[in-house]
Amino acid sequence: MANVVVVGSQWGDEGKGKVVDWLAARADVVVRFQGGHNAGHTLVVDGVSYKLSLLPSGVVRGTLSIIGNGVVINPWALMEEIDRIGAQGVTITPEVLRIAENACLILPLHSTLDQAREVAAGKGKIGTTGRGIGPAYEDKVGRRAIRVCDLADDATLEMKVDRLLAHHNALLRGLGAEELNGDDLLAELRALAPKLLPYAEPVWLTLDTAYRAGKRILFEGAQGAMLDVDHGTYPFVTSSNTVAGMAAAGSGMGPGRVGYVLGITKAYTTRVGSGPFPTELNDAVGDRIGERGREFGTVTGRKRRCGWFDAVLVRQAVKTGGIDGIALTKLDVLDGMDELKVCIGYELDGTVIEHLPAAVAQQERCVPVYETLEGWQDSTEGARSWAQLPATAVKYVRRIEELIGAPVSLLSTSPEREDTILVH
Ligand code: 2SA
Ligand code: MG
Repeated sequence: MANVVVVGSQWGDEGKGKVVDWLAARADVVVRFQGGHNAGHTLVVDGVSYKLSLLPSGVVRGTLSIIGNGVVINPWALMEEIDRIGAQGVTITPEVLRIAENACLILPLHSTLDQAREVAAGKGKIGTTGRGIGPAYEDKVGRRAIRVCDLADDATLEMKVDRLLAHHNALLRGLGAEELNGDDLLAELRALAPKLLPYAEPVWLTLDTAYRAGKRILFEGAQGAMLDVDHGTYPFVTSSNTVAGMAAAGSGMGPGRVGYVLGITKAYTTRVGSGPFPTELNDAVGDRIGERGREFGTVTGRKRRCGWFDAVLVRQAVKTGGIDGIALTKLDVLDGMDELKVCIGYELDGTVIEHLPAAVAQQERCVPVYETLEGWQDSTEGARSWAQLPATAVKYVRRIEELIGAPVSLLSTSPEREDTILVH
């Protein structure tokens, strides 16, 4: 197996967890390269289930796991996750986990700000996970973030906390809110330093060495293409690049080393949080999909919005992310439906277009143009070969491939790892 990068091709929650787990078992190194503890999935190893949010999926099996520089790290959440997984019998040490010394930290002030903004935005809110992801990336790009390496040098840390709070306190003053105390933050960071620093290193060197030694590297993406800060439904997006291109910059490797781009794609569409969703179903069909698909968020438990498969969106994700092949998941959720609709274009102000326009106001006016396909009554759940699928289900899959311009290389028919059909 060459190196693989796994990315979501819709709005997240495509079922990356199972596929990543399957691939992680075959990898020598697993790397997270963007996002933070807004990601989340459940790994089932030897019958035990582990909920991971920030830790790369390799940790449970003792595979070298790297949190790259593109990730924003809430160090308290990280330590809690390490303790939680530890209580399940998996001890995480610097042998297994390495953290980019140049990664930026999420601080308590970031989640406070994230949540306060959402409340202030009222109906216009993004529907964030409230974890401080956006504000942390803002400070990173604003060149005032505290990075992992700053914890190793107390004088620098003090100076950087001062500079950071000068910015934030000016904003708080303007709002008439209480200002933050630098000494408290410093004390918390100082207490944290000896716990976090043993994991810190120049991970780009570790990765280079692994690559040159022919090790198989799995890049583990979080969220999905339509939540990408550039290519997604801006401003209803997360604050990082979620496309495969980020795997290189977010880990410190060249793009040629990233390898095969596998886009995880659900057989229908879901979205958590606000923002345009052309194929959304606010009816009994949407409810049925949500119930059968158990569409509730791993991190926040929120109910996901559900709708028909949108081939326009996924085709766009295939292009912007350079997706080589997709893993199609949750086909079985569509079992037992008389007919299925697939969005093949949008009607925008009287014209049919074949891509999602960038402007959110136009996205909101996009009316899906549907193609109707015959459903299937037999169960596809747990199918392990192409031959076990009803003919109309095969037709549905083939039509999706045609419409999105990428082959289905893996078909997942239940949460069980073995219920996977390798197509190519
Ligand atoms: P934030 O908190 O700033 O990143 O929120 C901004 C928008 O991004 C959405 N968002 C997500 N949507 C779906 N799934 C997410 N995480 C998955 C999970 C993990 C995964 O299971 O929870 O799929 O890898 C996720 N994270 C952020 C959020 O709803 C806002 O619309
Ligand atoms: Mg998820």
